[in-house]
Amino acid sequence: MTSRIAVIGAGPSGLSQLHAFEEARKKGADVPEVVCFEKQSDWGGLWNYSWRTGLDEFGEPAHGSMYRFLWSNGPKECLEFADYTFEEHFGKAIPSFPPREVLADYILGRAKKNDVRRFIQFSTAVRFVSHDATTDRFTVTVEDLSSNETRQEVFDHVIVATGHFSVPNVPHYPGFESFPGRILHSHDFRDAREFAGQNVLVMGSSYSAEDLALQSKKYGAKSVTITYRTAPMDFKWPEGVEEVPQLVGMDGDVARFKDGTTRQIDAIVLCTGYKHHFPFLADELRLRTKNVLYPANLYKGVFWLDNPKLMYLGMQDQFYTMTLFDAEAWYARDYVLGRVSLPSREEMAADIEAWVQRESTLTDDAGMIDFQADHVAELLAEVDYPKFDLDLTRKLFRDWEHDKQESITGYRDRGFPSPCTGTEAPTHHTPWWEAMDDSLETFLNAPKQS
Ligand code: FAD
Ligand code: NA7
Repeated sequence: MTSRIAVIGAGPSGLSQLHAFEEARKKGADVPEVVCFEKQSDWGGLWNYSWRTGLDEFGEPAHGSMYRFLWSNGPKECLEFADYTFEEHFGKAIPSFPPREVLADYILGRAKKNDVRRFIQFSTAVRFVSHDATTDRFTVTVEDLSSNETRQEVFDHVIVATGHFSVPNVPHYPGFESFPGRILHSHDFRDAREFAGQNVLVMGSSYSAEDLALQSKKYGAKSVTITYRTAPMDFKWPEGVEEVPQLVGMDGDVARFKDGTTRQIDAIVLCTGYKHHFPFLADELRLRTKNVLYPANLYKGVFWLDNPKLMYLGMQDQFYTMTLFDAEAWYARDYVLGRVSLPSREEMAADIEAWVQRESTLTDDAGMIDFQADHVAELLAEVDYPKFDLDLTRKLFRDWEHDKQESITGYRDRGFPSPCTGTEAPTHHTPWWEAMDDSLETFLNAPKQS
């Protein structure tokens, strides 16, 4: 019987996996049958921008969390595919912080080049995955959302690449019930212009809070108040953006904070993170974790400890993204192809424990960047992923963190060298804080108007 592999999700992680198998096949490997199930009608995962919020056209929870005017929040050089550079895709060097449409075009460019779309069944949601100990195979129940038909298929390996920034973590604070304005989670944020002229309260102190606070101000909010629970981000915010301690509650449209201060608020954006949510996995296969750099029970960050034939991609909190997904996908592929073997359960558990323990000692971003870079390096050391300068990306990330401290509205204006080609990125024609048009056309060419 031909060996079969299910890949769940055709976002960047799932596409890395399909690409990895295809690369091996092109080099002559005997690759088993690969079937990718994607619940959306197109590929790209979060990068496939959708205006929809709430439920999608099939009545499924909308996957998209990306919004209009989103620009890369890290240097593109730190996510460059070593086997498909930005220069190859765009035919020239481009600036370091592209908007969403440009990055999506790049990510999908590699997938198109290798024609991995042929492995994907779109509008097909995975409903349940269970493992039969007798046959040592997985039964995957899927629903074709177009026809509403459910069927079961059997696989030897299952690779979960469904992402973890789609199911919002939504806290309640006293007074939310009677607040007269809009309360939304960052998952449902689509267009900052909606908040022009308003006093916006942004809750959180991580990437979404940082970006949506700036977005809102950039596109015309009257004021933005950021409320933190544990610690402030402490950037040098532009005028009209301010950080205050934790919200105590709302009295009508007045927010009360822990330091006793109050503010009138028109809209509340909860940038309070996401849940790892896998309702389609049997209990004994289900990853349960917070947003951390090394989730427990995943050997090498990939293999489910109790049953390594089940693999997860991209489940970490992410400094590295595409590079990490490629490293994990290459490693997962080589396990499936029998090119790498895994040690005993005890050794895997001890290895996971050492990484988890190390993560618990990290105190700053520099340490976290090095930690994730070490994780990527460990995976890449054993696979045939093309060489690139990973150590350079560590430095670029550190420079990026430094730049953010210097200027939170200006850090995207800097250019970095490619770890793959060495080419320095050109400076963008318009400073980010003034760039209102995020289209691919304007980014790559001259602005339509000054
Ligand atoms: P996803 O992109 O989430 O893709 C998962 C796929 O699985 C989706 O297509 C989904 O439809 C599918 N799926 C889910 N459940 C099922 C099911 N049951 N059956 C079938 N299919 C299913 N990264 C960067 O590198 N740079 C950035 O600037 C950046 N900005 C971000 C901004 C926001 C607002 C968010 C939320 C994330 C951002 N990220 C950014 C990080 C992002 O996690 C990665 O870039 C990337 O999208 C993760 O890829 P993934 O394939 O693991 O997950
Ligand atoms: P993160 O990075 O997981 O951060 C979640 C934030 O939400 C974090 O600052 C938390 O504060 C805060 N949080 C969580 N629960 C609460 C409650 N109950 N009250 C107040 N604040 C809370 O999620 P992001 O959305 O910022 O980033 C995820 C990805 O999206 C990232 O990769 C980006 O590229 C885009 P804490 O510090 O724990 O007190």
